Amino acid sequence: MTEATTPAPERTLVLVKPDGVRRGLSGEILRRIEAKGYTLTAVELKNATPELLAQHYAEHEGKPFYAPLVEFMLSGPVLAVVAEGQGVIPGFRSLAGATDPTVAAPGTIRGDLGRDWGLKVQQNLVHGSDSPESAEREIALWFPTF
Ligand code: IDP
Repeated sequence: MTEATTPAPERTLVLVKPDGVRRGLSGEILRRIEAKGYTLTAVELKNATPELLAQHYAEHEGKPFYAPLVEFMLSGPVLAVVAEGQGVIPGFRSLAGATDPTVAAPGTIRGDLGRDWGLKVQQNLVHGSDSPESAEREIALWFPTF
């Protein structure tokens, strides 16, 4: 008889961006992730570096919002989180809501708590990986020893 193998749990990288940390929303954001039933397996307050952000946001290099985005991400500490659970990658993106907080649906993190005030970079509180490949790449960047 062959033993059933348990699939590795899906995991994602969440960042509470500097606007979320500054506004004291880290606890509320973690509460929503846990209330949905996901498990937090790593949580660390970190200061990003230009090198780390160049890798994290490599796909956006050359876009008009890239330099202000990097500057914003360097403006204060970021709470880096690894969350685990069934379907957590799309699930967290659905909790986060649309990229632009001015149109994100009520009930989502960005819809309920996000502000934009016409800034050049959308200060939209959170990042969540968009695929299993991105999640593993991003977790390795933010938690190199994990
Ligand atoms: P996501 O965070 O919803 O996955 P991405 O398209 O991956 O959105 O963009 C990464 C981040 O870059 C966004 O969260 C936002 O902070 C910023 N960003 C994306 N598009 C724009 C834009 O058109 N103007 C300003 N900032 C943007």
